[in-house]
Amino acid sequence: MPGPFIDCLDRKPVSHTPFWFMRQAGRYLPEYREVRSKIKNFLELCYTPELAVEVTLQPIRRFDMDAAILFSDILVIPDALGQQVRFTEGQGPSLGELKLPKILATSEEEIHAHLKPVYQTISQLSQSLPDNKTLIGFSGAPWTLACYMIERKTSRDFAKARSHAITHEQEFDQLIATLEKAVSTYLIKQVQNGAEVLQLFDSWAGITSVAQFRKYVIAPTKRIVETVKKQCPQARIIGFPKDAGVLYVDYANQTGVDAVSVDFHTPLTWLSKQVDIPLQGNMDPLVLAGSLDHIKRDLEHKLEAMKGTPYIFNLGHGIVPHTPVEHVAFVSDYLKQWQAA
Ligand code: 1CP
Repeated sequence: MPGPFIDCLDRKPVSHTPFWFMRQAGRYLPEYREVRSKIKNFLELCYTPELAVEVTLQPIRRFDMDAAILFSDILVIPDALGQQVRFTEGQGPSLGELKLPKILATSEEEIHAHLKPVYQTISQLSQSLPDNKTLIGFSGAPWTLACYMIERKTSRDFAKARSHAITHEQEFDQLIATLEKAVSTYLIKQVQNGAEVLQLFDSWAGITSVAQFRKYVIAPTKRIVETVKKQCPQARIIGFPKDAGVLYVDYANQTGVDAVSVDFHTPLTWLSKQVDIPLQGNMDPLVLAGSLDHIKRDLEHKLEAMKGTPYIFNLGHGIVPHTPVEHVAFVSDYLKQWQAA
């Protein structure tokens, strides 16, 4: 029995609207903070299978979501390519100097030996999850990864990365091609180790020009989807081109993804009329952190609007750390009883 999440992606009838939350493992959970407090460098948590398995399962135990997402981070790819990544408390990621020749020369063996603990985590998770819970693997998409690699930290607009793409086009194209290859193999290995669904996070897709969106978001995603599906035809792929606006339509129609995850300012009903694939997401994380009244109204609105259309409930971006755990429990209970009513 594959469970409601896979059924929904396959456009089959479901007993309730399947749901999970982006960043469902994280600081809003006391049991996560407990594990996290024992680890100095955040990436150590991603590279220690016993701990990564434990924090992946924590939200499932508490809230019984339909899917567990591998606990890792999108920045393990630059780290595996030899550009060291660190996380500083309260400041987000900081990346070492970008040495392109070194990155281009990193072999597939080196990259995937570095990522072996991630594959072990997936394999252990796939053995411990019940059949009706879906295991989601993921990767950052090339554009978003390139943004972090060039900027070397987070940014409001990644202006340095965006202008580098224009002024050093050839170099940037080489970086994107390298990432495309690494991400494709990374995702294939995740499926071979037990991931059933893959999500491609293109968190900074919304800052591109239209031309950059076509060249660096749509085109690499399309090639990754083709490569992964050729090796693993059973894998379902969800794309998340966050803040893509009207370009969500071309992304959904042209990349070959099985579903798209929708940020919180794109109207679900508008998008569902433009595309013919399942949609996921769309609740503002601040509504989830806000009040039960707001949550109920927003949930009701989305469920009514998406009635009869394949829809996976999720947020439009990650859970914020101050989200009360009771709010997440409320959504879980609400979704399970909604269709039965
Ligand atoms: O110390 C901590 O606990 C750090 C917080 C944290 C967590 C819990 C980071 C640092 N990453 C994660 C886990 C994580 N990251 C998951 C785990 C699975 C889950 O429960 O959802 C996933 C899927 C990600 C993906 C990720 N990392 C994205 C894509 C989604 C998004 O948020 O847009 C991005 C952009 C990152 C980079 C990153 N990692 C961590 C932070 C604080 C950031 C964002 C930096 C920024 O603001 O640019």
